[in-house]
Amino acid sequence: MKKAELINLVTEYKINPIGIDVLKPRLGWQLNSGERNLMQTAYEIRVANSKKDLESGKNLIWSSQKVESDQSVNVVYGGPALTSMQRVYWQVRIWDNKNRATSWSSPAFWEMGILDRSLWTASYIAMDDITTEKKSHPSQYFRTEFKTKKAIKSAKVQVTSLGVYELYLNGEKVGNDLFTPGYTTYNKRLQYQTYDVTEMLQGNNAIGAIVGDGWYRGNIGWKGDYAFYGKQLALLVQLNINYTDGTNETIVSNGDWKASYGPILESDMYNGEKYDARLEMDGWAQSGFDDNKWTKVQILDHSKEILVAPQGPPVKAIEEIKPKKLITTPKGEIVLDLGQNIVGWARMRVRGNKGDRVTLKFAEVLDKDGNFYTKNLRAAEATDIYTLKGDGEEIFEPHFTSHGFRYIQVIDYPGTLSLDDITGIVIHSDIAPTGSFTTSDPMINQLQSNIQWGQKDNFLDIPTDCPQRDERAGWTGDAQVFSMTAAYNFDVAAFYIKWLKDLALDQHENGSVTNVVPDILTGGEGVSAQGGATGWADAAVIIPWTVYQSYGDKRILEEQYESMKAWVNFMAVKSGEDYLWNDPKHWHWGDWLAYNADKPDYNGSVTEKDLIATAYAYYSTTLLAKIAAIIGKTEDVGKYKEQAVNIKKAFIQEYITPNGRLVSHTQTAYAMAISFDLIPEGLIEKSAAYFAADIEKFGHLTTGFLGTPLLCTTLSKIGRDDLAFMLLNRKEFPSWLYPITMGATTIWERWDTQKPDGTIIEGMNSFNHYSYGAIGEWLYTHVGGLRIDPKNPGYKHIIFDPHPGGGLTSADAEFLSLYGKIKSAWEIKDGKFHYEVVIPSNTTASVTLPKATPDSILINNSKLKSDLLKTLKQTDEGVQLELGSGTYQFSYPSGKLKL
Ligand code: RAM
Repeated sequence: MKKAELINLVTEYKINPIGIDVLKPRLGWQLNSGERNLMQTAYEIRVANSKKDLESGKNLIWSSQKVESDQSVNVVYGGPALTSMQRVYWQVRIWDNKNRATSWSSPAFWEMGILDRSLWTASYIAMDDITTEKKSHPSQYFRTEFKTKKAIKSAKVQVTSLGVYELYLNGEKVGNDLFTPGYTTYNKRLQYQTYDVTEMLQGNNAIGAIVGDGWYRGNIGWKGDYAFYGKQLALLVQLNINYTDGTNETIVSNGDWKASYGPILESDMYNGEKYDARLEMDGWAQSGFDDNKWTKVQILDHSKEILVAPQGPPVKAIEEIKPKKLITTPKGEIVLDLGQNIVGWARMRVRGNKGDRVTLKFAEVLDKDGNFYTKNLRAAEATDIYTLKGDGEEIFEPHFTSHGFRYIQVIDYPGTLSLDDITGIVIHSDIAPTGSFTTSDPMINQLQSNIQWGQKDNFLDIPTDCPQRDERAGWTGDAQVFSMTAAYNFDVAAFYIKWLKDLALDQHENGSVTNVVPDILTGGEGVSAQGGATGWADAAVIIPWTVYQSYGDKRILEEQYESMKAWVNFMAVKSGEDYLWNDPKHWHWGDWLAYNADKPDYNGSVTEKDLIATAYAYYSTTLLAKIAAIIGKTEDVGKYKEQAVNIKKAFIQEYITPNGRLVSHTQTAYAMAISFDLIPEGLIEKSAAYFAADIEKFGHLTTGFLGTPLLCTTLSKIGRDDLAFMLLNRKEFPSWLYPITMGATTIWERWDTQKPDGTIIEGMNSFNHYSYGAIGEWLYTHVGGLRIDPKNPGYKHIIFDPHPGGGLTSADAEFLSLYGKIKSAWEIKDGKFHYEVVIPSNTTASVTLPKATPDSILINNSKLKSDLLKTLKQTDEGVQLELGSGTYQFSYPSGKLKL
């Protein structure tokens, strides 16, 4: 057995972050050891200004002293307040339940950003270029030069823009983040990035930056709006250089900088980029460039009070995909097929004459005749146009646009196009993969792949509904229903922490939560402008709860508490004295895009929206009461508990007959009422029977955005795994596997986005919407059996409870928790149920061995020993054991399992 060591030291979910502005950052570590039953019993953290001080234990800024505690995640820094740009080093050691201490961990560090606003001495600089019409403008280039005369110890640059920027130092791009400064509700919060550029400086230096329209003033929303946040782009740069002699210098963006247009003629999030390589300005971001023809910049008066350091992960280019096929369509279009619906762009290699123009168009699908299909992109042109400069091999990648696509149409390519000339660049928020789920069924594995791709493709700094058409908005409902699945697949803690801040800031004074965040709809026309929609606005409560459940993060509950409360209070006001939210004038999306057997061209739901609204009001109110208790808002606990009791009473009276039938007799209504715990005790069996009977009657699901995520979990809850698996395994429309029979590589917006004959529904119809991918939660938790214990969140105590069935012979769910890897993998082989669980150090688990009997169980090929036997409980489900950390292999005869 290797010696236990402390690894993966994180600060605010990141390894060695710089430029953060969380004043009391939270620290975490993993105890890496394969040892059984290993728990931390105490820890000691120390923090110093230098590595040397840290390791000698001298001049410490803070020592936690030995704290008797098993907490190893989200431990709050308790030392003195830190100052702007202060870097501190930290390490930790722990004591375990076997009376051993580890040695000190390797040092980690974090570095603060600008905390004192008076340190922002840079000015926003801009070109004289104001958007007055609905049109993309050329991207802007900024530059300055400076000399350094002394030896440099360290240099950091802080940078942001109104628009999206790329920063260059001495000709090299600074960092590899994309679409910086990121997408926030720009009028209230503007992120700046900090980069360590120590190695990039030389004697004669030049800083350059390109700024494009981006979300700030580009085309946004499906109504063709431009300049939503502002009409003028700007850049803010501040470079701090520390010299070895102890002096320092700050280079800032100011009136001395020069600006110019360049080769990016148009750059639009939806429409694509027009790039003319003939206009390239060689060496523009290096010293010595002749910028005589460049214009002087203006100083723009814009708030620095709104500047914040980023908490979420940046967007990056994560993967490259080579095209699988080159197709000539029946119409004669030259099209490359990547074999996967991705988000990003195509990198093109090309040779030709000066002035040759290549057009790249992007599409998710081919139509039923095999031709390139872009109608579902609506107004998004998704077209990149590259004009060659004509000097040998040229490589093109766009700067400030992205497309959602699997197919690339190449028009007017000079010479013969080969598969090697185009590469698909996959971009998304740099969320670390944490989950995997595989089974014996390749179609279900493809479903899992589609869910994960749907997540990657739609996590582009904000959770978007779709990545391809003229929308790509942070729809709250979609984010809400998918959040738990998202938290299995990838580490999304910091991603949601960031987005929820914007949700709260955009929230209306009366507590109403907007339909999309950042909110680009309020004030516009139509129902989308209204907000406060049931199941959508509840993201305000449900997503913080998901983050708390998945990462044990209490701070998100504290920070979002006022926002949650405001939303719950809004619903209470709307519901009034009878506790029923049935205001006919209030718009809800309801069970959006549900299957409706009566109307083949459905675009609505059959579950009454009032019923859904009151059900969700109940659910969010119960969560709020729990949250109030968790964060010590004792004065609120009773109030919200009572409110919930009253809503439940009203719901029962209004929507449930004395026979347990719901007035909306739909799968969604039953799934919602049962899973939110709205059915009175004595009626559960009857309601459950109605629910099951409806599924049997149809033989398929009929649910939409709000019902679908609850469907299989609720069927399992009422003991009808058979029906849940029936729904999962169904291959005809409507089902999760039907799109896969049609070749889908991502989750569709509609159950029948594409009909069996290949026709595609016109209008609002995306091939890449993650909402229906919310089935992923059930796959991990139920089929795989890897679950959070809500009373002991963040996987501090894990529940293993696999449910084999549906003809599967194996399932393997794995999750990289903050404590380390968790595994729940079963296989039925040679008449035996083999089950492996991996429990990380410093956690414990309850394991249910389905349909096992105590004397039939072998653990690592031996009979159960007394330590485990002591914990054994026989339940209706099987045998339950309490386990500590380690790897365990169980096996027993599989005869009693219903497969
Ligand atoms: C459309 C999309 C989106 C959904 C809204 C209500 O814009 O389907 O995902 O949330 O409608």
